[in-house]
Amino acid sequence: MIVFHAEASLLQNPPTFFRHGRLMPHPETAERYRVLRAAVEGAGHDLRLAGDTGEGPIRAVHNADYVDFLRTAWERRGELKNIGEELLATQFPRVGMDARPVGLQGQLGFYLGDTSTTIRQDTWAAAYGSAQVAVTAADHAAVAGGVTYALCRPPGHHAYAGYGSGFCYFNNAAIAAQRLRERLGGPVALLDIDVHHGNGTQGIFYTRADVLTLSIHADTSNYFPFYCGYADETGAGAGEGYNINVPLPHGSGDDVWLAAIRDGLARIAAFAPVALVVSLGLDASAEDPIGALKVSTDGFRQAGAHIAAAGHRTVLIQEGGYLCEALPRNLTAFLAGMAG
Ligand code: SP5
Ligand code: ZN
Repeated sequence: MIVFHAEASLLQNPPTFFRHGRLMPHPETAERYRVLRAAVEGAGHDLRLAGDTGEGPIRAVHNADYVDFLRTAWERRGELKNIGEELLATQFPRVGMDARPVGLQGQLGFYLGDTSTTIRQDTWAAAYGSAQVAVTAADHAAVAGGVTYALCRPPGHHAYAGYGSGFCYFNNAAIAAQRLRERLGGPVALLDIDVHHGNGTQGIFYTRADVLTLSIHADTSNYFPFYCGYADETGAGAGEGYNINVPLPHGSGDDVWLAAIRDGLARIAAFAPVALVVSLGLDASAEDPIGALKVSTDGFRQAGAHIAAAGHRTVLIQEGGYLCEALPRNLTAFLAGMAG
């Protein structure tokens, strides 16, 4: 399988995040990229560096003011006193607080949704490079068809049009889906199997009928992202009926997860898309350090086989999945399942 990746994924390596009165190890590290890349290299896949298509494909999904903020935020750090290694929001707007402040501290809360998603020296370079991996994979798939894997890092599915969150800055899967939509002219489906609800992707396409979004995830009533991910979120306006959420009980294993994937693929088949984007989180693993489901390595292989059997032109976008012994073999098992 052709695998696109970018060395920029080695940048933006947050050592810690602040939680419960202490600094905790940050799960979303550059080492994830090294481990996933070594896994696909070891399995004999065809690795290629991503190209650079500029900001156009990013701006097709994200608001211009957010893109500009992300590019310039670190350079603006002199606006604040006593800056250390990262810029962290202290206030977040609630519903009904819509004004965009001028100063950097207020804008950090305006453009970043939580305290585990910060701005560091190389945040822009890493996020931009990760998005380029998604665009390059979409462009390849638009011409060649088949299955293409985009080894994106940092991940993307918690990023909305106007702000980042959940370790995500640019929504790589949404960028790929929009690119395929433009290049192929037909409807595109997006299947999200990361253990977390794909809230940013849902938000980006919520009022659109031309991109079907379907997320299978651990129940969010006591799990990130908490405030959405429920089954009654079905889209709005022209997009009514084109967003599907499948929350699963915590602790669910292969049987429940694979049944949800099979049902989701049937819904997607009925939509008859010209391409499928898969938000491929590997954090549904039983071994994942921040996961809530119990998917086995063979479960990932079967998921890949089911998705391949659906026969769509497919772009796989790497999302979450954190360092544990099973991480590299879950990726290679999924890709082996896709290859049949
Ligand atoms: C892309 C993706 O998978 N984003 C996940 C964002 C989850 N944010 C919440 C992190 C909470 C981490 N808690 C650490 C507990 C360690 N036992
Ligand atoms: Zn996740």
